[in-house]
Amino acid sequence: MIVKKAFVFSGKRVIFTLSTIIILTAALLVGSSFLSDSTPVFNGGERNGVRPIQIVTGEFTAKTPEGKTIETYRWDPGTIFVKEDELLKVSILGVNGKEHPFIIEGLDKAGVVKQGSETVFDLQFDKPGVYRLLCTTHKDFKSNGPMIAYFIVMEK
Ligand SMILES: [Cu+2]
Repeated sequence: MIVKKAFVFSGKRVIFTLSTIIILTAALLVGSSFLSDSTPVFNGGERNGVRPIQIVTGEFTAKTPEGKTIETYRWDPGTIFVKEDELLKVSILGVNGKEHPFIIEGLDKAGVVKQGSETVFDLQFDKPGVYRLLCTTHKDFKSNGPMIAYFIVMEK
């Protein structure tokens, strides 16, 4: 009797294990089909052919074992992939730091991001390459940077 019960129990266990494997496999297949269809890099919510790029200013702070506070300002995100000739509308929200004057190297683009307000401008790259969005106040470690974001411009 005991042996029979043990057999029934292990039979249920086998069915449970098998159905778990089937469900997990089905979930994996459905999940991977979504992944293969998605193109997150160039599916950034274009409106009328213009892609919005949203950036914020952030700050990392830490205290060293000696009690010294160190900090660095950042653009977030720090790496942005775009296509050659793509029309972009960049908006940068100033969160951390009072003011960030910036330039985009290789382009005739400059401006200022102020805390609590949004700086908005049109942007377009006509050549592939890596372009730096550089805060001229916080450009290296010495000046509480490097506050640099990289536009990776790919061939269309
Ligand atoms: Cu800055």
